[in-house]
Amino acid sequence: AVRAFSEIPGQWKNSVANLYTFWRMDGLRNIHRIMLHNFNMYGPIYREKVGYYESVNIIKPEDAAVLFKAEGHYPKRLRVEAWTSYRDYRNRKYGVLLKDGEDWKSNRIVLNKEVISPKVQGNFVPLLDEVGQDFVARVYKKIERTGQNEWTTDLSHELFKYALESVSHVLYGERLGLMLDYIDPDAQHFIDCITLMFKTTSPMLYLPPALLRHTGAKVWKDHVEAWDGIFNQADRCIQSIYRQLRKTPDGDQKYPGVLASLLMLDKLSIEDIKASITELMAGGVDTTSITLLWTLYELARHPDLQEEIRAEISAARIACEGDVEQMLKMVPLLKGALKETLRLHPVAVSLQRYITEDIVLQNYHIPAGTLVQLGLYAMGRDHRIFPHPEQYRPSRWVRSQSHYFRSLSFGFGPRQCLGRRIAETEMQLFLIHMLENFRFEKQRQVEVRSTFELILLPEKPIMLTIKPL
Ligand code: HEM
Ligand code: 2DC
Repeated sequence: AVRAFSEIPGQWKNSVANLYTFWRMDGLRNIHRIMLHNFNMYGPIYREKVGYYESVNIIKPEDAAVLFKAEGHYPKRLRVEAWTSYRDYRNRKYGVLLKDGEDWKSNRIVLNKEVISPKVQGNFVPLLDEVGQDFVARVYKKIERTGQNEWTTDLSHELFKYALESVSHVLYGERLGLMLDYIDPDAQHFIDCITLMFKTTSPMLYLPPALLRHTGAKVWKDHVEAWDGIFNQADRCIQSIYRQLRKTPDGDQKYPGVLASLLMLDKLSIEDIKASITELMAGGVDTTSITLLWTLYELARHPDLQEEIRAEISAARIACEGDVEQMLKMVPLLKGALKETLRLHPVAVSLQRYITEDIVLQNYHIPAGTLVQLGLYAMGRDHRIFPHPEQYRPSRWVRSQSHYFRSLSFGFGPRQCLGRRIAETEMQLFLIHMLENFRFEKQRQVEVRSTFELILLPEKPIMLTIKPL
């Protein structure tokens, strides 16, 4: 017989005790490890209550399949109240990230066509390829300046610039010039604001929203300042494209970027377009740059694998005869490496959905309306799901085993990551250019762990040595 909802194990009955354990384990930065610990303690399903919200947590691919079948027509994930509160406070519209219901669906359908459909992929490739080439030139310059034919550095700041330059080129069809020596201080400020925005979100994740705004707490003030910086910069970029478009409505034939395409399509209001473009611009920086940093870190720790991927890239370069879009179809191991990076170092600790119908998970009855979380970080490190999970093995995604509900780093279904295609193309092209030109090494073999600042980040700087081939 199916067991009752109330029988699910976990510390959900005593949310104060749970909050206490949470603080004691330095929960804010350790959410991912706490989830792992809870799955070890309670098994593959547990209930919890942290602060003001309650959830059922699961880890198995079979359960993920059941969860996503019950997500309904308007899939809804955990609402990040700090983000919606900011918009309410400043009277700004929600974009796709924060919308729900029919409003979300109608916006998302239009955005899908311009951002994630296979049809637009080809438009992005040359834009992203150009930024990748410029990044390589920039690294050669840096190496030259050291006078030692190598460069040892924490690449994160360069990667933030690469990611912002890439996503901006796709969104606006224009370069910001971040691969140059002297960059626009506003662009640098934008990058700093995104990092601050994520950092200030996590402490507010478990506080009731009303409390947030009325306490006048420093986190809230910093958070507002961060979003203000993000919106101001995005507004400037959007305004500039909008004005150009009004002057010369149909300029040349070349692809004008996502924003101009949306404006010309005329299916969403200007305010809706602005809101979602701002989210895309803000969502496009820390996510891909950190994933690339983790990938270089793993490849530096696995020199033979690095060589194997480099060989795959060389072969693809020759076989594609200059057709870069074609080339991206010939690098399965490189794609496996990115999946493997996201398995061990996911951007999102969990995926969440409010289920729209009653379901059964691990033989427990779960009523409609429940918030169910899939522990993505914990799943990626479970030996029953991924044999030898501690090993970085991109080939596991190429041959062998089933991938059934195991490749979920970008989420699933109609509510999955809208920036997925941009992110994947941008990251693949980056690695192609970098591995064609440089070798990556790591000094000391110390393990770098993740820390939670809304997204998972390396807890300390990753130092890499870059050498020309
Ligand atoms: C949503 C992961 C890069 C924009 C999401 C979600 C995940 C995710 C897990 C939630 C999906 C779900 O609930 O099923 C990632 C990862 C990235 C990445 C791993 C890179 C390594 C990007 C980029 C952009 C972006 C580059 C923008 C260009 C968004 C947006 C949403 C989203 C707008 C909300 C979509 C909606 O609610 O309809 N992402 N993301 N992401 N992401 Fe990403
Ligand atoms: C954080 O418990 C942990 O892609 C919470 O590009 C649950 C939660 C809810 C929503 C998730 C968030 C977590 C992590 C960051 C995500 C976010 C949805 C989108 C966002 C996964 C797992 C992200 C990084 C977007 C951000 C775009 C934004 C800056 C405009």
